[in-house]
Amino acid sequence: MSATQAQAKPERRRSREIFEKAEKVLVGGVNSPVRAFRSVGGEPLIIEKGSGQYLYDADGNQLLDYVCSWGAMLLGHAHPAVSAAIAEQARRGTSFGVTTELELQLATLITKAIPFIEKIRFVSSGTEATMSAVRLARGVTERDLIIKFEGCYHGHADSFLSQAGSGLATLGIAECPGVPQALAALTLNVPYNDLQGVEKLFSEHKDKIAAVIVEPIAANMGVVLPKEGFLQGLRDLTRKHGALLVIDEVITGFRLHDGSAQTLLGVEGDLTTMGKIIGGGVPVAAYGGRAELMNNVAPLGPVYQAGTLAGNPLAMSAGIATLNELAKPGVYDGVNALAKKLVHGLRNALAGAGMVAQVNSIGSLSTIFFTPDPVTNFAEAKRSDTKRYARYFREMLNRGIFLAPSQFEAAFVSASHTSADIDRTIATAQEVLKFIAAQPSA
Ligand code: KE4
Repeated sequence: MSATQAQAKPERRRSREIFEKAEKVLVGGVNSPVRAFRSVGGEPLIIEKGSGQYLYDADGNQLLDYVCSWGAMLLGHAHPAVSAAIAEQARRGTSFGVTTELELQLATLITKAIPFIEKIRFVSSGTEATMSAVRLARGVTERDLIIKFEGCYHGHADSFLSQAGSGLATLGIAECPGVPQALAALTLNVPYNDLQGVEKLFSEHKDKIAAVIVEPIAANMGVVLPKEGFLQGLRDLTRKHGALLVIDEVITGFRLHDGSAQTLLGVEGDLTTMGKIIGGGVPVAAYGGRAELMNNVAPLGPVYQAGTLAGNPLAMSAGIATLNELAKPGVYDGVNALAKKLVHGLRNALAGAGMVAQVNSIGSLSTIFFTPDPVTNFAEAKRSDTKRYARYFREMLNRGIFLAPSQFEAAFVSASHTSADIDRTIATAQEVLKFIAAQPSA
């Protein structure tokens, strides 16, 4: 392809027909807003199946997948061990509403990998996990205020929807209608990496702050890394002021290594939330921490939280199979090495196209920001050329490479990706970036 012509879009007639029908019964044709591709343009995908590192749409087009169900599919799609575990459990029953040994098995795998989590409670979504952890923090401290960070996303519970990342950033929804002002006022926002801002809020609100909730590596404004001392500073401030530190590892839990990002980053929160990977693509999430804190949750304590399908055996079997596969030697080294090669290649491709951009990355998480300046918080992320990102997304998709359909998300590498996939991605990015560089910005 020369620098003057765009790649022809693959035929997606059947996908389009399905989506048009879906729009009649599903809001926006989707069950989660970011799937509507509103910020990147083009037609939303209709996927028929996944296998390893690939997705296949309803027209049979193969896509090399860097969304990986927003990080859940670290092993890749339809991993044989996970599919077998689900099939086996399905034959034994999917949900009993009574405890099974599988819940103990998955809880044991997680608490052995993350020893500072002494007790855990399974729920069915990351939103439930963070919502419950904040309720527990408020219950234990008998305080109402929480601090979160602009551009971080902790799910769609009312307390988290101001200045949030992910789909709200994608759609430009700074304050969500439907959240009572009285409740919204209990959430205080600070720029990510702004430790002084947190200190100021603690001095202004003294003993009224129940918790600080933070993504240890932000991945919902695009990937933004914690500055040196930021997380430890939060740990010191919350301890000093009697507030709890809630570390939201729904994305980072078991993403970077066989455990929590906290272990790698040298900080331990009071409560940790997880999701995505621990369910292997089936709805599982969790919150956990020291027993002295978790024992305040019903039925042991008065902080109430419940769930019909929480810890259901089908989901537990998928989570167990996933973590067992991830614990095998070399899996994380392999994924992280491929991701490092990808990031290195993308940086070279940008330079080769004469483009100045930021590639923020850690482990198998990365985001390209088309901006000459470092991106260390949400305001800086929003200054990047999101129209150029949208063009990059569409041109890569036209060539069979599926990246996050939003500037404010991450690209994920899975254990199914191969070195040849990375080479192909880099070569395609070189071609696309040179093509885009020749276009007026947008
Ligand atoms: P869920 O309720 O979507 O399972 O998890 C909420 C959540 C909590 N915490 C973090 C750090 C998260 O990233 C998420 C959800 N992530 C987004 C993608 N960045 C989910 C994708 C979507 O909304 O469709």
